[in-house]
This record gives sequence, structure tokens and C-alpha cells, in this order.
Amino acid sequence: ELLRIDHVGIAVPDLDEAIRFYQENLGLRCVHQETNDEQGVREAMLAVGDGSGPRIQLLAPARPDSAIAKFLDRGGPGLQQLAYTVADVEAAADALRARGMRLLYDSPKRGTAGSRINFVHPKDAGGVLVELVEPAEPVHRSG
Ligand code: V0V
Repeated sequence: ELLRIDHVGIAVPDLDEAIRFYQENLGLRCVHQETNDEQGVREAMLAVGDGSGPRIQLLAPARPDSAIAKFLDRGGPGLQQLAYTVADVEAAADALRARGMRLLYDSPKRGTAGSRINFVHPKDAGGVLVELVEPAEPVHRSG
């Protein structure tokens, strides 16, 4: 039920500075920004090329006790998560639980742009924090 790569998340200490770096040096385009209080992040979505493929999500801490702040304290900036698009986040989470993986939340939380999200614990996914994203807009399975 993983349909495609939705985004790759990168932890950064300063969101505005990171957006500038990606725009000016790598030519990516910032297409969305928001603060997610529940997750304790300020985030930006960047489009690559024609914008039809996966996005880069820059994640900066909004609070010192947040997941991103802990990640930065532990190892500094870098790749923090790999997110897959799913059509139904509850069904996808149930399927992974049935295969013995720990999901971080019992029920989905709110993600970027009104999406619904959950995560597989990195210790159950080969050291990668895997995110499941059900977009606000219904997912087209083909194309
Ligand atoms: C921790 N570990 C990781 C990791 N974070 N490994 C790979 N990737 C990561 N991002 C390792 C860590 O090095 C430890 O390994 C082990 O997991 C357990 O460490 P811990 O101290 O228990 O971990 P914590 O307290 O840092 O928590 C890690 C988790 C936390 C994954 C549970 O970050 C979390 O709840 N993440 C989900 C929420 C999140 O990431 N929100 C920010 C993005 P050793 O040392 O034991 O070997 S919000 C977002 O993506 C949005 C809004 C969106 O996409 O729409």
C-alpha cells in the first residue's frame, strides 16, 4: 500500500536560512510553509524540477523538547525521515502493525497541508524513520 515517495525530511536548525540555501544553491522552489504545533516544527516543502516528483521537507524545531530538536542535538542537521504516500493511513498502519512493526501513534496525527500521518519506529525499519502520509486530496493510484 505504499504508493510512492511523498517527501524526504531534512532536519535544519534555521528554516529561513535553509530555504535560502536550497533555493539559491540547489534551485529548489519553496511551495508551502507552515508551523505544526503538535509536532513542534516549522516546516517548508520544496519542489524539485517540474514539481511532479517527491518533495524535500525542511524541518526546524519550534520547541526545545521537540523530535527535531532532539534529532539536531544528537547528530546535527541531516536526513531525518522518509515519507511514503498512502491512500488510507489507518489501513497502511494496520498492515505494518500486523507484520510486527511499531507505529508511533495509535491513531493518525495531522501533517502538512491537512494530511494525516503516522510513523514506523526507526528501530523497526532498518534505522530509517518511515512516515506514512495520506494527503488531504484523495490519492490517484495510477499515473
Ligand atoms: C531517533 N533515532 C532515529 C531517528 N530518531 N533513527 C533514525 N532516524 C531518526 N529520525 C534513533 C536514535 O538514534 C536511537 O537509536 C533510537 O532511535 C531511539 O532513540 P530515542 O532517544 O528513543 O529517540 P527520540 O526520543 O529521539 O525519538 C525518536 C522518535 C521521535 C522517532 C520516536 O523522533 C518521534 O516521535 N518522531 C515522530 C515525529 C517526528 O519526527 N516529527 C517531526 C516531523 P540508538 O541510539 O538507541 O541506537 S513532523 C512531520 O514530518 C510532518 C508535520 C509532516 O511530514 O507532515
